[in-house]
Amino acid sequence: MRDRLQTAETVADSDDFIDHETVSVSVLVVGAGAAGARAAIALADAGVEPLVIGKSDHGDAHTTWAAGGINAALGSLDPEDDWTVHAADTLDEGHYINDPEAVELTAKHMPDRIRELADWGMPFDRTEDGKINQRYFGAQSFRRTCFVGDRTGEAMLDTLVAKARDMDIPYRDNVMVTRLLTDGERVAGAMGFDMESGEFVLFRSDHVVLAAGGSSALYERHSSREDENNADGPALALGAGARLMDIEFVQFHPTGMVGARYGEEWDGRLVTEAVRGEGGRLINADGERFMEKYSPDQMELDARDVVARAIAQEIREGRGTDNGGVYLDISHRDDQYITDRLPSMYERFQSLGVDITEEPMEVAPTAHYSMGGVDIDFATGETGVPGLYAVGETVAGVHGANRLGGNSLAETVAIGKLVGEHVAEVVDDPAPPVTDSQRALAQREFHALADLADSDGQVTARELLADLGDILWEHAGILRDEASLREGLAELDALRARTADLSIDGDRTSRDFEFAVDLSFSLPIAEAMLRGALERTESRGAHYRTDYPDTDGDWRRNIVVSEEPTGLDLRTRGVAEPSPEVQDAVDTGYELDYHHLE
Ligand code: MEZ
Repeated sequence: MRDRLQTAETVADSDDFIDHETVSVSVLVVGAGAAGARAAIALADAGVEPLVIGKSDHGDAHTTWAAGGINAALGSLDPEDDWTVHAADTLDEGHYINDPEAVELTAKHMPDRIRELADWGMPFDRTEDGKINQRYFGAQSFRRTCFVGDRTGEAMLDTLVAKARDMDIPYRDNVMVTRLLTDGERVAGAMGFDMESGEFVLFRSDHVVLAAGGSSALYERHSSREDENNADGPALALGAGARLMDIEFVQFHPTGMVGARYGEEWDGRLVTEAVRGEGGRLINADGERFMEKYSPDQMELDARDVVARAIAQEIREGRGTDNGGVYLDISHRDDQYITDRLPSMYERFQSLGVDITEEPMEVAPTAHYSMGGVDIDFATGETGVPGLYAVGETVAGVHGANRLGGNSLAETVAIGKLVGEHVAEVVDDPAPPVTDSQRALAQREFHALADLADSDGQVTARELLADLGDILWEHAGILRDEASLREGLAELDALRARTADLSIDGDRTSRDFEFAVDLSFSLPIAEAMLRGALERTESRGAHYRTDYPDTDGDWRRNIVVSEEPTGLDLRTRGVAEPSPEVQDAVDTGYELDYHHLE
């Protein structure tokens, strides 16, 4: 397996020059989901032409899978809501290790971002008097989640992509970045390959914005497609010298589809939180509405970590279905209401022979989101490595120990705009030239990739990724403890050793080759997850240690990870305090009253 550590000094002169395409741009945006698109729009608005690159077809990024909504304190139905309460809810459910600046910027800017999306044509659901409608979502004090049925992410990305098209922002699809170009001091572009032709590409740019998603697809059960959220964003940043933060915090969405019932291809796929926001009830195999035991006040609309743990406990204690899930039932609501508010859930289950207006769905928790990621300054997106910025799920900070549903789409547009604006201010060279040493670094990467493609061992990367998924699910899953985390690390070492025996048939357009690159991203991030979870000797939000079940005030700290010549280095850092106005909202103690739904 290729070495992930590389500096200018270690570049060997090679006789065999590998042909490649060179693309030189003022700003390279890696990732074509909502965060990348919104950053690119801000850049173009400021007169800077970025290039946006993505691994999929144009307009088909993971954003399309965020279903139930996007948060903004508009107060359409609950006029008491305002941005300070949104910030307070986000901090409270993030268990106060969020970056307060990140939270406040997101909450404060969201009402404008929603109005702007509406102006750009996003077809938000409206109230009878024409306001943007808002639904309940878990652990939020007021109805704050704006939505387009249960296709909110898709509608939002369509809107952003159409806007980017109107502005003639160049996109390039089906490119995989394998490494950032860096001389050890600053980032100068990215290297990768065209997934359709297999041709290598050197992107030369003095400003690279990473918007490449998170890491939750490393887990065996997850809610992403197989080429999404496989840790490329954080791993690329780590490899270029940036720090990661809070990597041990992985969100398990309570309601993923149960493969044993619906077919393995559906296993873990998201059943939107909007089902619970619209009144969906969770029932175990004994017919009990079990959230009454775990959270009598907030019921199914408690935070995702609480609901996911409750479902896992019901299943573990033998009250799950034969297929290993529990039931989620919305059939008590009117048929028309269900088809209006949850059209995509209705259609998907209908296609599988299940009429959700009549019968329940079977669900179980699924890895859904990475609260952890690149450690950035939120007003600028700066990572601490000159020339490298990051935004969206690739970064840590807004969500702390547990994310509120609807806050990830919010972060993409609120922070994406700010990052794009900042980068636009510092851009100087529209298309910088490639130096000899940069060319040599690129050659080294292309040689390493060509060697990787020619690996003729016995094991495929797909098998190793599946084994890695089992290790993480088993040892760094919903419940963790020291012995199991240590076992996970030992198993990860053994898996790493097996990467020496990879089998790829030389074809750089094959999925095998892409999986092998994914594996190189996954390994350091999986190690950081396991080691961070071991280091954090407390329970907080989505990180639940059965051997340390309480939250420990002394652990109100972030774990920051860097890659050093000796391996990953983990340190802790204290958390800043919120502003006085947000602290006031925290102290007021707003809370969702579930019974409003009934
Ligand atoms: O923010 C999310 O994760 C989201 C909107 C998911 C969902 O359940 O619909």
